[in-house]
Amino acid sequence: MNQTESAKSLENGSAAERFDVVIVGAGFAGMYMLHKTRQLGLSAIVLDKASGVGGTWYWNRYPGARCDVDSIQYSYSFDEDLQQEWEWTEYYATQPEILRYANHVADRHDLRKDMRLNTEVVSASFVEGTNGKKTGHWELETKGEHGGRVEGTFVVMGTGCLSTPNKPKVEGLEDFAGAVYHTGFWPHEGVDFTGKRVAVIGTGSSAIQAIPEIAKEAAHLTVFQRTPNYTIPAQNHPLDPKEYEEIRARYGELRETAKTQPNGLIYDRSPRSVLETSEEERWAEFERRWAKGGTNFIASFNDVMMNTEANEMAAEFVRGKIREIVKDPKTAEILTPHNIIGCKRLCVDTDYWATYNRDTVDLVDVRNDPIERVVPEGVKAHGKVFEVDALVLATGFDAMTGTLLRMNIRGRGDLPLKEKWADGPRNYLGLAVAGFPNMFTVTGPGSPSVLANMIPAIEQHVDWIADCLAYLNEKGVGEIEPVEDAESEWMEHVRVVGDVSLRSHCDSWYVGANVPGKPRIFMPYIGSVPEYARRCNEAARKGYEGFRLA
Ligand code: N01
Repeated sequence: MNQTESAKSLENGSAAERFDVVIVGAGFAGMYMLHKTRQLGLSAIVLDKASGVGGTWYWNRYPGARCDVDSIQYSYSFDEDLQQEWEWTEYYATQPEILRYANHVADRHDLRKDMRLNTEVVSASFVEGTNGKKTGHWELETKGEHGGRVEGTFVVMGTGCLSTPNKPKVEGLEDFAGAVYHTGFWPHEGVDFTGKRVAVIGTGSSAIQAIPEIAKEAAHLTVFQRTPNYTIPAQNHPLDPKEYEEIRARYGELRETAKTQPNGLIYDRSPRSVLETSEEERWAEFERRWAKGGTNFIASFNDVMMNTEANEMAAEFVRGKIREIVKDPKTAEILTPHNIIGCKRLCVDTDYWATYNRDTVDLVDVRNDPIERVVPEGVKAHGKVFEVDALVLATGFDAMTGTLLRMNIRGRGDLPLKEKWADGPRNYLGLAVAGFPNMFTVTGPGSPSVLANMIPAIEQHVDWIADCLAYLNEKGVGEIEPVEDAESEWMEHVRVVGDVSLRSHCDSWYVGANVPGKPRIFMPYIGSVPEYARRCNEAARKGYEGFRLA
């Protein structure tokens, strides 16, 4: 159906507007999907409860928010003129700069006219074809500015991996007399903490970026830490114009190289085992990586994420840095992690450890003695009340599945996705779910997504989905759905490759451990990005092998 035909279905008195493709989410996935559907001549609409584009960068406006993948790589590659013309200012871009970029892309490609913002999808149901019409379609109920019903032959979920904030189960939160903020749902007008007593709960990536910034403003900051975390200094810096020019001259070539890398990123990846080095050699390499900054630290040696002994050496180096930087030995000890480095996502910071040297910053260890409750005056822990004026929940997200499961998605035979995924997410290639025809997920569980460079990972998925839609159109196919066997084989493969990595063996949001009651499954695909793309392409080349086409 093209734009004119879609409008016609309205004229014909149909209760809902009908599109070829309904795209949920106006982040980087939804925006690029819209661009691609237009190129195919399909009608499409993007729905998002946010009032603007940008997805995660629209919501996560907490102080200090920035990306820990370098801006040169954390950007779209599909538009050569865009990557030549856009000016990133810093090595790691701030949230406002990334949001400006998202808005620029939306304007540049005139995307907004096919978007319904302030419009939340509350349910999405697959409606089976009837006698007169053999293939089914999706019906989505929405609420908000453009609330109502929308129909799509296909639905593409560009709903993000970290888009449903995880509120901690701490009693009394609603009794707190001051303001409560979640890092993933930050007020647009910003928050002025000047002269305030502030508490932060959590010490993940968001907290580690926010704490140094909040500490600069607040009269006093108390950090409640359950699990200490490893973080590497960003060593962020402005982009050198000469270097940037050189990158631009061969941007396309660099993008192609990135696609051949295990995590889709050009990384300083060592081919050596740490176990084969002398202590001096390995320390020198760790020091070099620390001075350079960023998550590249984890690639100092090729076995850091594969072998516990190798991992312990890298971890011990970081522990030494904590002891060196944090002046109070007791605070340093509480801040020191003893688990696997890189098992929870490695954090990247600016002045995180040094912030604990400020007289106005206190750390409270709530590992074995958890927060008792929140009271109107503050946070009660260790038998006393820490009085504060504002409370910041840096408590993360119901990652990868949270948003999809809250959307009331129902497939064939009215099967709720919640039921299908009761024991954890199941899908084929991280792209489609058996029993949920004509629904695609961009960077869903079972795909490299959060372990890769997100924007190129999105591009790979969207390109694959767009090619698939073109193929279906050309062959006159109205329905596509993975077969159960292909799904089961894929899930088994995801499990087997995940098992080899140290990452799947500790508590993190990768395995759903941060959300009480969530089934424990290592959700992303940790096989390499090129191998993943090869498998997706092979399925397509073989006429969408593993899918049933109707
Ligand atoms: O969330 P998290 P995040 N009492 O889940 C603690 C991406 N990201 O928003 O570890 C006390 O990592 C919890 O403790 P524990 C990135 O992928 C990227 O920080 O469960 N504490 C933990 O310390 C990242 O991994 C960037 O014991 C409680 C914290 O809250 C992902 O987003 C920047 C608690 C949550 O940490 C999520 O990061 C920011 C309780 N009841 C985020 N409940 C960049 O690109 C939870 N916690 C730089």
